[in-house]
Amino acid sequence: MTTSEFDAKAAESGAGATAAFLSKQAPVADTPPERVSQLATEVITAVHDVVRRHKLTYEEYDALKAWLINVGQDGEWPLFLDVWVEHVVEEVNNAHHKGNKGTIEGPYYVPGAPDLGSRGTLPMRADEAGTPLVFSGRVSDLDGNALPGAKVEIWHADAHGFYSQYAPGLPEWNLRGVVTADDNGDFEITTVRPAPYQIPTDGACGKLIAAAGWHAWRPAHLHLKVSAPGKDLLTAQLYFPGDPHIGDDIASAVKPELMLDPKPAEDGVGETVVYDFALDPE
Ligand code: MBD
Ligand code: FE
Repeated sequence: MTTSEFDAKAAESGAGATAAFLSKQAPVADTPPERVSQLATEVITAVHDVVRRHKLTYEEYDALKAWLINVGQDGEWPLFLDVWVEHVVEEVNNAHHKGNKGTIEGPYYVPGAPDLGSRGTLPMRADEAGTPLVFSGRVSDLDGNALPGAKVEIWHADAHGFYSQYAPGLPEWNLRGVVTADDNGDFEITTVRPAPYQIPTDGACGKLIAAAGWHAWRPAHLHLKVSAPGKDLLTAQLYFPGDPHIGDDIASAVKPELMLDPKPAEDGVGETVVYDFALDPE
């Protein structure tokens, strides 16, 4: 079955993402008023420029107003921001990294997934669809020294493009888990290949995509957070070669360094893939 036969409903995934974001949000950053004023003024001025350059009509202004209201009503501010803005925030914040490239977190991370030891299988249904995938790797510092005890958190959509806790009917921790690097820095995660992800088409973000003639797809991806004491947290996504949306990810989160190279498994069932992580110092 394809994702489109199972369209995620904006109201469900959006409301879930909004509630989850608000519940984990740290206290507001202590930004000085001068910086708040500068940032706000520049954003507002950028909007004025667009209005002038394109002579926005009152009809268009009212449509914009209604659409912005709808984004909030559909709970889609996390989706909107993570799809169209986060990649630039990631770019400016991680430009100094010498270790692995990262990319955006997106709206569907949940902390506290089950611990699987150094080698384990992600929680999944007995009949979980999708090509079996064994993902192994090593976590090191920038000099290649193993980082035993490093945590690799992984979460991804199922073979229909759905994330547990953001789509109805999935077990709570489906396809979410944490492995811990062993004494050699090694870990191994058994899972299934995710499907490409389609942004809900029935919410405000979907309406913008349709009105603009864009497509709503992200390439299939694994989400990861790799962490170790004294090291910068690495948030990344990994992608599969040959995916139809590698070159036009709606969320602009693909980088050449984030491509996997899966091989057929030796036992003939599914695929294996190796991908290592080098973490920058804090
Ligand atoms: C996703 O799964 C995702 O990773 C991002 C960035 C946006 C929407 C859905
Ligand atoms: Fe995702």
